[in-house]
Amino acid sequence: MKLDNPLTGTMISLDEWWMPFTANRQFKAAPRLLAKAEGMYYWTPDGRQILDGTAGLWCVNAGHNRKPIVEAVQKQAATMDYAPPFQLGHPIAFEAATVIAQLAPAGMQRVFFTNSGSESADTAIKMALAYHRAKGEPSRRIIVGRERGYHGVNIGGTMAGGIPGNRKAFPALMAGVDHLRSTHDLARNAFSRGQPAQGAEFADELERIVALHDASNIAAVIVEPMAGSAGVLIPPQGYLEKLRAICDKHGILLIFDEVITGFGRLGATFAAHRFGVTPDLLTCAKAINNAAVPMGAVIAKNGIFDAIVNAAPEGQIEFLHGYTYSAHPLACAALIATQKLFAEEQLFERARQMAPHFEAALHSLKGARHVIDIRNLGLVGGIELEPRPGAPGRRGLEAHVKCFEAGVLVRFTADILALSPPLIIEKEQIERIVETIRGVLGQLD
Ligand code: PXG
Repeated sequence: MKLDNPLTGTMISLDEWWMPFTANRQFKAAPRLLAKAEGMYYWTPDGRQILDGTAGLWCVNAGHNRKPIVEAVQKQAATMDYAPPFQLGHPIAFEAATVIAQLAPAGMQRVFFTNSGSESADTAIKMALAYHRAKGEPSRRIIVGRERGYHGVNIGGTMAGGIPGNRKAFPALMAGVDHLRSTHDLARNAFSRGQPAQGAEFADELERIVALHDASNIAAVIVEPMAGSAGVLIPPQGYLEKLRAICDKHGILLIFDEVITGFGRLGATFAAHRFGVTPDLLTCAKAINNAAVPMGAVIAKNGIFDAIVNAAPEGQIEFLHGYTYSAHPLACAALIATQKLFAEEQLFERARQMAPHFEAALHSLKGARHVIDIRNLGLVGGIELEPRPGAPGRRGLEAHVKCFEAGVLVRFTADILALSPPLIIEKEQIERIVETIRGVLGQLD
């Protein structure tokens, strides 16, 4: 299929780009394109304004095309485009790591740079295995994930993830993992505001898994403190605390995947701060540099770094892992400018202050057509729709498309709509998103 690109006046072909996580045939028959962005908005190539209810893909927390970030990237590109990070360093990379270390929970001041959330998950899993090996416990190899967990699409994250469709084509990768049950519990917790009251005991399942495999074979538990991709699943009160305690009891590392929750989304720097639970390894990406340049990171407890590094003979590379683009200068420049902007505009605090208004607006959709649950925390919201009989996922897709046509971007996972706006969102824009959804739901079969 060919399409006129009004921005350039040229024809573009849609055939060649094999699009990620996209129904390629359906999309190319009716494409939805974005061509420009600023602040809270995108514009389509034909100039239609779209209110961004999702911060891109949960990543543009400061809003789009913010000047200080744009300028920092431009300046860095003109100064030094690229520098190798293996056995060489560049000052801006150290500066970027220090910025992140200062934001991280106490005792977690070692930062390894990657280029995505997927790479961060795989890096953290490798660190967990390397740590136990360094401590003389190489049999600790099992990784425990959770049903409906999402840790990206590289091998470790695919294994540890718990979304069946993402896993089923790759059975050979699935050795050495087990999974906790999802904490989603509509029967007890539907329409909870903030953390649901019921379900801390879901964490006790870890004891069952430990009894089954023996602690001496388990390396780490990896969970999203709040599961985003699989439909905004907020941790029940007391659940993460329990997971932490059981991991401690058995010498198992706890990995928080904070790719979505990091950098203000829940009204605190990290979910670890918000929930008062400190993991051993913390993965992040996305808003680390406002998604201006691909980047991710793993933040490690100092003791994990020390154990791995000190186990290797002096002069040898201690951790045989890294990427050509780890700490890419453009990504680091964007990171430093982004974190400065977050601090200057106090956006994490802003998210916390806006959260009650966001919650009230979202929960006003209770009673709207098809809605069977609404959940929220910080500036994240999930609206679960009853699946259409015989066609699960259709309602979610149709709601997404109709909202887009009405000028509002919302995400959907099966029949769950997800909202995660930039943290600069204004009250009227929250109103507009909610009213657009209300109108669209009214029209849906
Ligand atoms: N972990 C978590 C918790 C994520 O949410 C990743 C890892 C992978 O990150 P990369 O950068 O490799 O994509 C993610 C990504 C959605 C959606 O629809 C969510 C993500 C990506 C794309 C879509 O909710 N999260």
